[in-house]
Amino acid sequence: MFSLSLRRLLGTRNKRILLFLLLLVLLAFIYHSHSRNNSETLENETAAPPPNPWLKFADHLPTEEYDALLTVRASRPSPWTSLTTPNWQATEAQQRSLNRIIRNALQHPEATQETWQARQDRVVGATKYAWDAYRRNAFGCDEYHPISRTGTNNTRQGVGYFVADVLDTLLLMGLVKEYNEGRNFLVHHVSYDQPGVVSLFETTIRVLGGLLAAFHWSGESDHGLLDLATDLGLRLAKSMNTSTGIPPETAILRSDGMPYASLSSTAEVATLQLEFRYLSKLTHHTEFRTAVDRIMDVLLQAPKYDGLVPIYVNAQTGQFAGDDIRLGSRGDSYYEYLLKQWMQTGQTEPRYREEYDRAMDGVKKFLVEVTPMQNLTYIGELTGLLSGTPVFKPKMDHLVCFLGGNLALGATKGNTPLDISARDREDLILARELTETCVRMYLDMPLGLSPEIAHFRQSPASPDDPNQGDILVHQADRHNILRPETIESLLLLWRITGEDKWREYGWVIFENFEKWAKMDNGGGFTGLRDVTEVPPKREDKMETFFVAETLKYFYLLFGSADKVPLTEYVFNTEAHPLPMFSWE
Ligand code: DMJ
Repeated sequence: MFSLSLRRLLGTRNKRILLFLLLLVLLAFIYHSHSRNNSETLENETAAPPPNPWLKFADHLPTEEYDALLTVRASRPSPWTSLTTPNWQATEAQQRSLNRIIRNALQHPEATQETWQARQDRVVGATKYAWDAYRRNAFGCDEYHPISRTGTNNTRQGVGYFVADVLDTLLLMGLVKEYNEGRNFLVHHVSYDQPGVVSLFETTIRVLGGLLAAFHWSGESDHGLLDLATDLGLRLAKSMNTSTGIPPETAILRSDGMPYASLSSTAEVATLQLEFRYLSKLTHHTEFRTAVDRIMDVLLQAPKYDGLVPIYVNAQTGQFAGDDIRLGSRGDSYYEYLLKQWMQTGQTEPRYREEYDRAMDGVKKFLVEVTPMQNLTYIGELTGLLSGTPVFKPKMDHLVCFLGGNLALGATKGNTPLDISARDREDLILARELTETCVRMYLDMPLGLSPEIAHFRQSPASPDDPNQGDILVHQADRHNILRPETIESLLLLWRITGEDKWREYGWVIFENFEKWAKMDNGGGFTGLRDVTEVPPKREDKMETFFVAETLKYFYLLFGSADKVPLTEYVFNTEAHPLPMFSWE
């Protein structure tokens, strides 16, 4: 029945042939248009990437945006409006007085040896208290939560995050029993042959950096530690094997698969180098050095804005992405490691120092600002450059407080600063001013502890404003998670200038941590929710960097100036001191 009606529909044999031919033509047409679409896709895939918007800023080319930024800067209500250019510059008077201050400080040290010894002992006590709390409540876990008194892991099995990070602090402080507990746990119970996905940056700076520093400071003979570091390094380094060399933010520990790479934080990809280069030196695995040097090759030749870089890099193109520029989160340690890579190998790789100097020029040109009432020098942020309407934001993360110490280190290479160039003196003046501001971020708060982010006034307060200070703290930024950056700068400034005031500031801040962040009944220390509220509510976390960095920097700040000499060691960004070396 059905075939009969079909035959009727198609008609005679000739008609059927005709219809068949029409069908063929239709199929050919569909096939052709489909393959055309495909080849268009292919062409698109292989077409040149879109032009890089940052190219127009490269090599300080004057552009409309650049002019606009200078105008914005020059019209800001601040002491700098009197300057003819927006460049921050130290005056001659400041330069002269710096030399006087330092000469005086070096000749007349103030506090007695016994006082500092007693203060340093207090730091050792705090560290032991923190370790004991962790050991009792969360031993072996990656993170410790002091209120619930529990631990959590970053991967199902854990990666030894907490223990590896704090190990060299225990050793430097002479807490030998505690060091051995931690070392034995890592060597006998941690394996990286596991399916976990980890942060490439955090695992490198905390775990790899921690293992390497512990290996060095325990006499460079503990091959249990070095083997663990090498195995971890091999697994993490697989992530750097991308077409551009820029890694994604994560690494897969066991598989050969690669996490998807798109935007990576600038600081994260540029803060792997000290650790992998030292691992390369120790193990003679040249591929570690090659992989991290390749990242720097890409970053160094990418267009920048007077040495300043956006906080993202596109791992697919190797170019910076977006137009948020800051020295706080996602930007900070890019600048730190430019200087420290140069120092790590005895100042033999000038390209890092040159880029660091360019970047600091950019900082002085566009980011340094001074507040109207308290004259606080701070480093602001830039956004909107690509859109042609650049905006300066009077906002500084506590993270930026590393910069004072870094500038002082760059100015002096860790030596006494009496015979340095005018430019270096200028960096040192900026370092001191910035660190004073960071100290104010602590001391001007009701708890005497800094908020996570400070905003600054750009014009004087009205007389009826209850806050007559220049630091403003937004509701969302009031927490303190026991970060180290200000203490790090206090240590470097004290070592370099000899001025005791940096140690005295440190002591006040240490007491404030003990007062507000220390838990009762052996709980350890914990982060705080709001530094403007007395007494504060508490977070349920003792960050590993509190022991790895904050307490270590306090210990060194109150100790003898020749422990961990700045001319022989570079601190990685997690305060793990790694020895300088030469490639030969
Ligand atoms: C640490 O892990 C490192 O210092 C890093 O560079 C920035 N963040 C924390 C501490 O604040």
